[in-house]
This record gives sequence, structure tokens and C-alpha cells, in this order.
Amino acid sequence: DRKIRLADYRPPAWMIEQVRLDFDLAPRATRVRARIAFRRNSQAEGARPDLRLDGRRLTFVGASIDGAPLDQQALSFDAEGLTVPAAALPGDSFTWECETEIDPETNTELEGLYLSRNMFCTQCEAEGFRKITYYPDRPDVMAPFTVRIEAAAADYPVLLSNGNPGATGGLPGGRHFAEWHDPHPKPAYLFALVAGELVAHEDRFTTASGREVELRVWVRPGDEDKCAYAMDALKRSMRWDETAYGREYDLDVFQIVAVDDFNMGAMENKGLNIFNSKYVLASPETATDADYERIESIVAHEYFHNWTGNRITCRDWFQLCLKEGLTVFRDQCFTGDERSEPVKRIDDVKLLRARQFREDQGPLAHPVRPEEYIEINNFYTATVYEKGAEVIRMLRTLVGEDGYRKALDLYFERHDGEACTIEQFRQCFEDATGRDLSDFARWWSQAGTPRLSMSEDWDGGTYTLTLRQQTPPTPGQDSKAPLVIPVATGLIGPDGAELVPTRVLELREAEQAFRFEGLPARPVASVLRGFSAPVTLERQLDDATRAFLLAHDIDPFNRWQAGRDYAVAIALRLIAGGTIPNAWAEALGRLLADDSLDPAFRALALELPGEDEMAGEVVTRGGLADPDAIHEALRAMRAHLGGALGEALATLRARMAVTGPYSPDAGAAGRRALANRCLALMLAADTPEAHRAAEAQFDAADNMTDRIAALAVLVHADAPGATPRLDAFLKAWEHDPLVLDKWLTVQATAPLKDAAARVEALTGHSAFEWKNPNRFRALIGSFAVGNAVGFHAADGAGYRLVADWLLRLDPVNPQTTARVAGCFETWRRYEPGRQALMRAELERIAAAPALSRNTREIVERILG
Ligand code: B3K
Ligand code: ZN
Repeated sequence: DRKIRLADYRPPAWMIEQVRLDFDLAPRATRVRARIAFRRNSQAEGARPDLRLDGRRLTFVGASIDGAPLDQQALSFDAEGLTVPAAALPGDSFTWECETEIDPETNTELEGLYLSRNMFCTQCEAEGFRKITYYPDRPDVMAPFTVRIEAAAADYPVLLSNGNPGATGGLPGGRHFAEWHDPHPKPAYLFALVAGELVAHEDRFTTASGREVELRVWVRPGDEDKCAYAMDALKRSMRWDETAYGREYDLDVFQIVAVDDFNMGAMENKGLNIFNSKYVLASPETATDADYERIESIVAHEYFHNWTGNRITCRDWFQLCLKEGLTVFRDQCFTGDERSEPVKRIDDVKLLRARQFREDQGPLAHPVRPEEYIEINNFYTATVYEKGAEVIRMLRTLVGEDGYRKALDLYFERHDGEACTIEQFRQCFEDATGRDLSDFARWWSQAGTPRLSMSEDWDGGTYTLTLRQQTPPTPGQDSKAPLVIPVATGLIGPDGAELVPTRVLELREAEQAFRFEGLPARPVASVLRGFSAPVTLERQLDDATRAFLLAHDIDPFNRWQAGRDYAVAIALRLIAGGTIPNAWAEALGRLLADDSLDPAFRALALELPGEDEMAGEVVTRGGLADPDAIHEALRAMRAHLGGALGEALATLRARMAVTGPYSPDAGAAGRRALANRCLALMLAADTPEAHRAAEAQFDAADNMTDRIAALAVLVHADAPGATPRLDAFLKAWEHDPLVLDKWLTVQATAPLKDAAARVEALTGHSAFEWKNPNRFRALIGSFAVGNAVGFHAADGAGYRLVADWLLRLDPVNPQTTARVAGCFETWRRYEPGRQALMRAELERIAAAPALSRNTREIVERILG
């Protein structure tokens, strides 16, 4: 398979002025007529170039140029598209017309035009449009689109595409049509079409300048009552983008469609976002607090793309972080503003470490802006998205809030309607703030997580903090240069009061010392406040200092971090044969009882590190991970807390009970999170009272958050109360696949010795429709990344099960297969026995004869 390189980028030879598409929809044979006005790119010089169009799995029907039919012999076809030789082109501008036929029904890859339960829908990012018609399918070719859709009226009463609505009407033979016009030039990856039996939840929004926008959330009949939260989130997002960035919406309608078969979360198609139904539909009985929050943030994310991604898009796919990193950062800030900023920050850092640090530590490590790829769909990664967002956050920290807003204003003003690069984005920051950011730019090109170490010096009144940075080698990048790292630091006095408020230290060299003078007493430093840079901070601290920071740091992130470090240190001690100090539970007990602290924050502080995170900690310290030892250490720690804090947990849980009707707001969600964390720790102590409490909570719950939390603790403990409740749950929700996903996941993540066999049995259950990506991820995906005991079973049964299913899914859906295959990326972290078993499964996958390009690239890179 061919490698695509950033260095090989060439501007397009032909640009497009206008596109008109005519769809005649039928499941097995959809006709697509494209009429495209081409104009030679004035930037490209020399003789008139050939016209190269991308196209995959299209049946060519016919083509003409300026109305004159083309002889098929005049075109040269290959597996990736067609070429019209320059000699056949009449001049520097002409109209290309082409008719193709496609087969949506057999399109199981869910890319291009496909069917999801009788609904036509599209997914074109990154390169799916070429499966619809011949086209220069690259983001730097932007054009206004007019679309006409024709279909059987009874089967497909609703016909949607991008932009504003145009003519509609009936046609002979029970058919009808609808036209749509999108005046904003866009790349083909933002094209969307939906047709089917849908109902709309409607609302309106008036923009800051007075434009009236009709809002619609389209779902299947029966789901209308589950759209209110997504709609509310949409309106709040629209307002937020006006207030925080001065950005208004720019069409007469904004529509969201929920589809059941979708490879990822959602897609920002211009004016017609298409969503995985999991991230639209919610009711108190079917969705958890976490689901509500996720819906809110994904609705916001896709909406924010309208400016960061759609109006200003990427020049080429190497620039993906230009739209993704920035848009993730924007949605993170939105959630922080709508809910709790510190809690959101902690959640985001947890995710960054669990996914991005893990990626950076292994064979799939790559820069935020990669320089080569085989399959672009494999680069929608935690590094591009989450680390990409961290880079924007650091920029804001370095130039300040005002500088940041000025730079973004300039970016929108200068590049609206264009396809851009990271360099152009950075130039806006330099021009708006006068800062030289050339060293900072390394964050986009250098892969790997920098390690920060520190030493301290106290000399009667002067405190010196020496910081050192070093980034370990990653595939293809052996030596690393120092980065510009903003290290937000505060100093705390021995009495717990803030001695020196937060100051951003700019670490630019491999080693640098920072002095603080005139201090009355030796301080305790709070370093990397708010997680001001995506680095690992190596710091030797004693338990007492950790407990001190946990009790006194005014920076909520570092307060949480102190507790996390404390727990990691104890887990490492246990793995090495040590014991749990009583001071740990005492420190957590004090925090727990502190009602001045947000319950959501306390819930986070009571959570122990995950098994995967611990494996990373072991490897960072030069060891190899033993999954059994890690699991046993964490189990013992939970049991210890459950025992030591038993009374306090039960009391707090009762105090956190939420009264009144369910509401997904952050306050109520935080109380439920804390109550359920208490319940989990109570169950870890395995008392009859704890079992009764969990059973009663499940039986009486009026919302999914409390119900599934109770079910999870029972199932994960293999408690006698689990089986009847699993059965009851199944019976109650048989008809709702999204709820059944939870039923599958709760079982798939149970840390039990025979987990692989249990999951294997579940693959035979009718709830497991394996070709649906949500079902596959709910069972196989969550087992692979959410069940360390099962996946890493010493006999290899977990690895084998996952590999078997990846091999089965690959011919059907390469994108989802390749994504789930990432679960093997950590294989070199483990002790030799596990390494050999994981490697054997990877080699078995790699040896499969017709493996997809997607999965082959991932598996071969993982093997190294
Ligand atoms: N831009 C899409 C992701 C497309 C993934 C293509 N394999 C969703 C998002 O980031 O908003
Ligand atoms: Zn995005």
C-alpha cells in the first residue's frame, strides 16, 4: 500500500466553481448525475494538466464535457479513479457531466452512501465522497453545491441535504423530489444526504445579528421524545460561539440526523450534521448522566466545526489537527463553562492520559501533525484530537486570553472560505500578538510525551525550582529537541496558605532554573497547575507532602493530582510487596467529609487509577507490567478503603441522595456520581449491607445512571443479586438497542476469571448484532479496553477472542476493525508471557489473506 507524504503536497490542478448533483435513490442501484464546472487553478503554471478524478467502486454510465459526450476510450480508468487527458479538455474552464451507479445496500463499510435500517445516509470524511461520484476528493477543492434528490415517496418521505431548502414536489409513479442549495463553498467531505422515514423535533434560534434559524433534530418515529436535550445543547452551543468567539450561524436551517449505524460519534456536514444515534437520543430512563454530558459536548463540537473546519477547512489531511484540535479545545471550554471547569479539566486529562499518553508510549506514536500515512482514517487519533487540543490550550496560556481572542479573530478574518495549514494558523498568532512561535511549533511536529523532572533548592528566603525536560524516542524520531512548555506553578506555605500565586514558568531549554525570592518559609510547590502542558511530571514526594497537597492546594486539578499520585505510589508499593498505610484512607476520609468541595470533584478524588494507567506507570519506571499483580493491588486498595471508610461512605451516600424528578444538570449528576462512587467502595468491602444497598438501588431507580451503576457493581462482583437483575434489565429493554449496549458492556467489563468465556457466550445472544459498530464496540471493544482481567487472561483466551472478532469484522467494516485493533498497541508493556501471546494474535491477524488496508496498517505498525 502506498504511503502518502506531506512533503509531496501539490496544489490542485483544477478548481471547481459549482457542483450540481442529482440523486435517483434506490437501495441496490442509485443513479448519481454530477455536473461540475471546472476552472484551471491559476496558481499552477505550465501546460494544461490532465483532469484527474477520484472514484472507488463506481459503475460508470456516461460522461460529457460541455455537453459533448465523451467516448469511454478517451478516459483512462483505474481502481482509484479516472483521468481525462489534457487533449480531451476544451480549455481552461469547462463543465464536466457524469453519471454513475452505486449500490448503497451492500455498502457495509458505512462510508459513502449507505443504508442504515432503510434510511439512506452518507459519511464522506475523509475520502468517502469518491464512492458517490468521480470528483477531486481533497479538502482544498471547495465549491457551492446544489443537490436534487428523487426517491419513492412512501419509503423515503424525508429528503435532506446540506444548506437551505429549495423546491420540493411530487412526481409520477409515487416518487417525489427535494432540492437543497448550499451557498458556502465546501470540500466534498462535508457533503451529506439523508432520505428515509424521519420525524423532526423542531425549534428556532435567532442569531446575534437577527438571523432566524430553523433547528431540526431528525429521528425515527418513536424517538421524538428523546431529542430535547440535544436540541437544548445545540441552542446553548450557538449562543456560546457568539459570546466566546463572535461567530454566528450562516444558513436558514441547521439540522441534525440520528442514524443507528455509524463508525464514530458524529459528523459536521455543513448545515446537516449526521450523528450516531447514541449521541442524540436521551431520556432519564435510557441515558446516564455521562451520556447526557457526552451528547452536549458532541453536539457542541460538531456545531463549532461550522467555523473551525467548515468555513475554514484543512488544506490536506495532514492538517487534520487544524480543525480537530481547535474544535476539541473549543468544546472543552464550552463544557467547562456550562458545567464545572475544574471537573471538566480533570476528566479531559484522565482521557488524555488513558488514550493519548498510551498511544505516545507505544508503536502507534505520531506527531499531532503526522507527516505520512497509508490510510487517513487511521489518523483520527487521540494524538490529533486530544493532544491537538492541548497544543491550542498551551498557546492560549502563553499569549493570554486577549491575545488568543485577537489571534482567532484574525484567523477568521484572514482565512474565511479557505483551506489552511498549521503554519497559517500559527502566523495569525504571531501577527496578532507579536510573539515568535517558531520553537513552540515543535509541538505539532515532534511526537512523544515529554518527561519533566524537577529538583528544589531552599536557601534562607530563596526557593529555586529546577526543571528538566526530555522526550523519549518514538517510531521514526530518534532524537528530540526541547519544547516550549508552560509550567503553571504556585507556592504554598507550611500552614497551607498560598505564598506565591500561580505563575506560568516558560521552560524552553533542556534544563532551566526558576528563582522565587523573599519567602518567609520553605514552600511546597504546586507544579503544572491545571495540567498546563501535556507532559508527565516526575516528582519524588513523601506521603505526608502528598496528603498536604491533597488537603491544601487551591488548584483543584493539582489537588486531585496529589490524590492520584498518592494512590499510584501505594499501588506500586503493593505490587512490590508492601502494605497500605492507614494515613491514605484518613486523608481521603477528610476530603470526603469536606462539604465545601463539589461532590463531582470528590467523586473523582475517590476514584483509583485504572489498570491500564497503572501498566503505563510501571513501564515509565522501567518495569514490565504484570496484569495480575496490578489487578490485585487495586482490588486490595478498594477493599481497604471500603473497610476503613465504611460508615462514612454509607452516610455520605445517603446525604447525596437526589430528590425530585431526574435532571441531568451538573449539580445533580455530581451528587449521583459521588453516591455511586461510595456504593462501589462499599461493595468492595463485600458486606451484606452493601449488597442490599446495591440491590435496592437497582430495584428502585427512576433513572439509568443509578440503575446501571448498581447493576455494574453487582455484576462486577459476581454477586448473587446480579443474575436476576441482568435478566430483568434485558426484559425491560429488549426493544432498545442503545440500552442493550449498556447491558452488553456491563457484562463485558466484569473483571472475572472466565470473562472471555462469558463474552464469547454473549456473542451468540440476539442483542449482539455484530455488524452494527455500536454493538461491536459495546461488547468486543469494551472487553478489549475495559476489562484488563479478561483481556489479559494468562491463557490468552481474551486476546484470541478479540482477534477472532477483528478478523470477522474486517471484510465487513475495516474502519471500525482498525480502530478496535488499537487495543493491542500496548503489547510491549507486558511481561514476556503476555507479550508472546499478544504478538501471536497480531501476527495471526497480519497473516490474513485479504486484510483491509486500514487494519493492515494498524497491525503492522503495532508489530513494528
Ligand atoms: N470529523 C468527524 C470525524 C470523521 C472521521 C472519519 N473517519 C467527526 C468530528 O471530529 O467532529
Ligand atoms: Zn471534530
